[in-house]
Amino acid sequence: MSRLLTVAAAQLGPIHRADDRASVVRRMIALMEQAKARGADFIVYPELALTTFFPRWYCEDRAEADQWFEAAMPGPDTQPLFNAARRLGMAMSFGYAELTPEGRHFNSSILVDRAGSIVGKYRKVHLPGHAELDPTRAHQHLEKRYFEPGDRGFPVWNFEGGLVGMAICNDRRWPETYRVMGLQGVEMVVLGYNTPTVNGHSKTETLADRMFHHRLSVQAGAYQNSTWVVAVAKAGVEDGYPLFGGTLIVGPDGKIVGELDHDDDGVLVHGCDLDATRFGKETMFNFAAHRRVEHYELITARTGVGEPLGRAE
Ligand code: CDV
Repeated sequence: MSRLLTVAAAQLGPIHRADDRASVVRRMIALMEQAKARGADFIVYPELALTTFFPRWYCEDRAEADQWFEAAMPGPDTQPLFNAARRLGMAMSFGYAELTPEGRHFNSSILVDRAGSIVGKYRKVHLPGHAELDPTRAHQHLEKRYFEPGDRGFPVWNFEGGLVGMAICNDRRWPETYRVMGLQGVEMVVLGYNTPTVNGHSKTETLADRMFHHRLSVQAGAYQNSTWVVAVAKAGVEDGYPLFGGTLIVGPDGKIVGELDHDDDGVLVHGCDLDATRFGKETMFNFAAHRRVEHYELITARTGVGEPLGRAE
């Protein structure tokens, strides 16, 4: 017996500041059609899929950035994407900047079923970067200016015959992200990202270093929680600012089963057997049998590093 979920990781190439939503949605629909032709049931797009990665731009007046946010989902520009998903019978997940009716701002992603209904929403918890203009950096990363931290934790949904959760970009570097979902039995984590090819703080970190950390984080999260992870890039040079590609799918044993080798629009399709997650969950990472929560208190009691707990014997 196997439970197969054929997933398409739909990488987007650059989206420039001048590109409108309608043109991006057309590209997303073209990728969905390719994914369908290759047998996919579920397509996953990147973080902030509808616009350029705008946190690199400083707006003195915070409200100016509202041009990049969606006040409705679906809205007039995204309705064609939902229509295409329903027509093709394709479930989907994508990231976007969410402006709530109360005026709150989140970096969000959604799960949409084959009928076009939004069944889950996640709001990015680990916001990287800073809130004020920082001229010492190679480039700005103003997520802390434009978004509030997510307020919904890391839920997992019954979705397309499996247990599916979401994360967004920087979340993939934090083991807590995966473990909170692992404790809900997650079988597939889907996440999108926009990762600059250079580290704004470091002159020595290479692109190869950055790709290593990307793969390391995703592979470790998959293995340690025995889950599939689908990680999808927005890639290429946006208005002179390069983002790396490296869209990949990782199996529950932590091995990469497929990876894109370019920075353009493209799909990576893989048939994921959700039952393949059982082995790790029932053996090495049988949490009920092996976890020792009495020793994990610091994980939630402390945010930053504090005093060491070692005492003289
Ligand atoms: N969009 C992101 O969250 N990007 C971060 C960068 C700032 C390192 C990332 O973790 O890829």
